[in-house]
Formats: sequence, structure tokens, C-alpha cells
Amino acid sequence: MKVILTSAGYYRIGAHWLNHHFNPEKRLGLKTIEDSLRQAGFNNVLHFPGDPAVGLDLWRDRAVIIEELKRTVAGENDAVFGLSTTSEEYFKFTALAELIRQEFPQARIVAGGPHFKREKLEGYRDSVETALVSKLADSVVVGHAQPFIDLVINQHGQKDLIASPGLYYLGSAGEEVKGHGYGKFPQLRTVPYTYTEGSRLIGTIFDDSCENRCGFCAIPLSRSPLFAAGTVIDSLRPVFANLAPGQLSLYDSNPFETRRFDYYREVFEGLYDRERPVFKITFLDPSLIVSDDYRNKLGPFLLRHAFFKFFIGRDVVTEQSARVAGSNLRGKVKSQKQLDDEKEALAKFIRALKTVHTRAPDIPPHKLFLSYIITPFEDRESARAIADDMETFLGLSEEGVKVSVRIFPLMPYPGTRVRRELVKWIEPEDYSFSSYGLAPGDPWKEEIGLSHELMSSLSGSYGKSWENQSFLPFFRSIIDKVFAG
Ligand code: B12
Ligand code: SF4
Repeated sequence: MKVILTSAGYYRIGAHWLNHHFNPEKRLGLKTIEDSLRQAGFNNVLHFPGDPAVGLDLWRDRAVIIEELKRTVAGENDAVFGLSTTSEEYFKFTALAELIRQEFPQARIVAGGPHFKREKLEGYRDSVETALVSKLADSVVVGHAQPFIDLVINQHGQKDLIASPGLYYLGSAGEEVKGHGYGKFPQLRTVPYTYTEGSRLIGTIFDDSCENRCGFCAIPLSRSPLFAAGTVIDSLRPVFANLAPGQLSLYDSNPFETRRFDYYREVFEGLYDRERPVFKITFLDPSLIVSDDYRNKLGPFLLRHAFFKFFIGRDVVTEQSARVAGSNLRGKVKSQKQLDDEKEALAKFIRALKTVHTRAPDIPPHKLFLSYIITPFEDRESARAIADDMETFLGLSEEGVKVSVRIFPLMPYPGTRVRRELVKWIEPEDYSFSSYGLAPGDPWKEEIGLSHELMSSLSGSYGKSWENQSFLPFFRSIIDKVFAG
């Protein structure tokens, strides 16, 4: 048996606007699978393409892809393709799976990644059933990849013998979805990581739980932490010594929750090297820095360990939008007071960083990326509140501490509460969300009023980073136009 791992994210399709998310790094999920298979003694595993940075186009480069794939499969009859996809990339996943089916009819396709969730959607198939029924996949893994490892190692690809939770397939009648539960994180002796040559960037994950349970969040649930602090240190010390990385991107979804501070302190102290600092990139949950005590504890820690880029989910600024999106604090919708407190805390955090730069002007600039969500239920006031909030933070930006803002539409990803609530209004199997109910004549326009126009007018701005105020006049003019009168 030969295992070939690939991700829809490695490919392009024409000039589709979603290609702007093209990301040439190897995916950590697939690297995790590869490491786990190798550590279990299975070495016939390949990554395709060997260098994802090439960004092959599934139409334009079809002949090249087929030729390279043939070389990779090398006549192996028992090839298993592991295909990873997020929801936004699903349109590429379908093209890729069709290509593999056509060229390698003997091969088995196992699909996985954050897109696949079992869910009860009245009258609609879920993402797992959709992929299986359309024959794009022979099996689908939901959650983490342990069932795939078991499939390869223990059952030689015989899906119906699998007992571990998280593997789904169609029963012999070809209609009923079989399988149960959620895949566990694979057994690993070392922490998985990806490495990007040019930027000398390590991407890795230690602990991926989050207490907030937001209504729009699709993180795969995991036990906490994925790795003991000692394992992280022992795995990464030699990597630091050999690769001398310049940067480390921590993919943990919500690191530094207060209960886990000691864990991260142990990890980063264990990796600390004053002579060779590795600059760190992280998510930072603004609710964590509301408490003065914790902010004053976290701040020095982040400085000592050279955290210099922060992705911050400011997300929503009004309680009304918090309710729609399910922007939660430990399972409960954030109140207006909480949102205002977070705003104040973020401003304090930025000012504190500025003080650091005034005292030590030579240190590299800190960068904060604040993301906002626009929901299909904004009105003039809530939309203006987003623009005002952006203006406040962009106004704090300066040489040493650069702030930028990004705006995203509320995405109904599989498995989320938002999807369950919005599914009646969207094209349920068009996971690219490019049509997110915005096509002319959609009934929900009447129900939600003018904010659908706001969402479609902004669609060209989604996901882009605005480092200065230039976005604001545009944003405000659209708000005024849409809600005129
Ligand atoms: C790092 C990250 C990124 C990085 C990617 C860097 C890289 N080179 O990989 C960047 C910043 C580029 C990014 C971008 C975006 N991301 Co992102 N990202 C993440 C994050 C935080 C970590 C991903 C990761 O590496 N996890 C660790 C690995 C080990 O887990 P994993 O990838 O899920 O893989 C495991 C399983 O899924 C499964 N699996 C995965 N693939 C396969 C394949 C097979 C065959 C099998 C069997 C199993 C399997 O097994 C793996 C190991 O157990 C996740 C949140 C999270 N905690 O997972 C969000 C997440 C994946 N991102 C998400 C989103 C929405 C985005 C964006 C769309 C953001 C935006 N709005 O613009 C963009 C565009 C992504 C795209 N191209 O589609 C969503 C995806 C939701 C969905 N249903 O698709 C997530 C889940 C976040 C969330 N809160 O909802 N992202
Ligand atoms: S804070 Fe919300 S969006 Fe962020 S990881 Fe936690 S549950 Fe997901």
C-alpha cells in the first residue's frame, strides 16, 4: 500500500477569487498524518506535490499534474489518496477528486480536514454524506486523523473493519452513511511542524482547545493539551538547533487562556535562547487581556519570548451581532459591556507596546491584525459601529506598533451553530459561499433587509488587510449608500 497525501489548498483554479487564500506552505494536518504513519513504521507515504509552493492550476496544469501523479503512484495498484480540504477550498477538492478518480480508478480516496462534520440539517445532506454520495471519496474522516492511521496500519485499507471513531463510508447498499464519532489526534512521539524555507518559518501546534465555543467556529475538538510541555521542548529544541528558524507560528486556536498560562510558560522557557530569538506569531483572544492582572502578567511574557505578530479576533462590536454570530465568552454570548471592555483592554495593550518601543526603538515592530465579522443582519448603526471601532484601532497604529484591520463575512461552516441557523438561506452544498444567498431573487433578502447589499458590496474587500485608514471612507460610503433613507 502507498499513501499519497495532498490538499485542495495546494492548487489553484483559474482566476477564482478564492485563490487569494492560496497558501504555499505544507499543511500541518497532512504533516501530522505523515509523521504518525512513519512513527508507526509505515514509510510508504508521499506528499503531493513534493513542493506545494508551485501552486499548480487544476485546469491549466492538468496534464502536468496527471504526469507527476503517475510518477508518484508509480503503478502501485493499492494506492490510497489522503485528500485534505477546508470548506472554502471544497470547490477545488471536487475537481481534484474527479481527476484522481478518472486517472486512477483503482485508487482509494480518503477525505479529511475541517470541512467534514456530521450534522443534522433538516432536509439537507451534510458535508460527509455529500462527498460520499457523489463518490468523490470512499471514506471520510471527521475530526482528527487517528482513524486514517488505523485504516492504513491495522486494517490495510479495509474501511468496514475500522473500530476507531471518526471514519465514515457508505454501506453496501450505497446509500446509508456508516461510522460513528469523532477522530482522535494521532499518536505521536514528537510535535509535528511545517517549515518554509524562504521565511524560515515553523508552523506548529501544541494545544488546541478553547473554552469559548463560538457559534461560527469550526475548530476540530481535541483533548487538551495535544502534547506534554516536555514533549514540545524535546521535539523542538533539536529543530531549533538544526534549522535556526527565524519565526514560529503557533497554530493553537486560543493559547494563553488563564488556566493554560503555566503550560505555555513551561514550553517557551524550555525553548528560550537569549542569543538566538525566534520571533513568534500567535492568536490572541482579546477577552484574556481585560483583566489588568492577567494583562500585566501576559504582556512581559509575550515580550520576553519575542511574540511580534498577533491575530486578534475583535469579531463583533455590538451585542446584537454577537448574538447573531455566537461570539461567546466561555459558552455565553458576549454582552455589550464585555465587548466594550475588550476594546479598552486592546487599546491599553497597544499603548503598552508603544511604551516598549519608545524605550527600545531598535526592536522589530509589533504587528496586530484585527479581524471583524460582518453578519447578514447588520443595520446602519451596527455597521457604523464596526467602522468606528476600526477607526479607533487604526488611529493607534504607528511605526513600532502597526495595526491593521480585516473584514470577513459570517461563514456558515459545517458543524457550526451558524450553519444550522443559516442553512435555509444558503446554497447548502456550495461551500465556497460565493453565492451565500446573495444571488438575485433569493427569498432571504426580504427577511434580512438591506444588509445583504452591504455584504455583497464588501465582497471584494473580504480577507484583505488594511494598514491605514484608506478602507474607512470606502466602507463608510457603502454603509451610507446601502442604508440611505
Ligand atoms: C493555521 C491555520 C490557518 C493558516 C494555514 C497555514 C498552513 N499552512 O496550514 C492560514 C492563516 C493560512 C489560514 C487561513 C484560513 N483559515 Co485557517 N486555520 C488555521 C488553524 C488555526 C490551524 C490549522 C492547523 O494546522 N491545525 C493543526 C492540524 C494538526 O489540524 P488540522 O489541519 O485540522 O488537521 C487534522 C484534521 O483536520 C485531520 N485532517 C486534515 N486533513 C486531513 C486529510 C485526511 C486525508 C485525513 C484522513 C484527515 C485530515 O487530521 C489532522 C490531524 O489530526 C485552524 C484552526 C484549528 N485549530 O485547526 C484554522 C481553520 C482551519 N481555518 C479556518 C478558516 C476559516 C480559514 C480562512 C478561510 C480564514 C478566512 N476567513 O480567511 C483562511 C483560508 C483557508 C483556506 N485556504 O481555505 C477554519 C476552517 C473552517 C472550515 N470548515 O473550513 C478553521 C478550522 C478555523 C475556525 N475557527 O473555524 N488558516
Ligand atoms: S475564541 Fe471562538 S473563534 Fe476563537 S478559537 Fe475559541 S471558539 Fe473558536
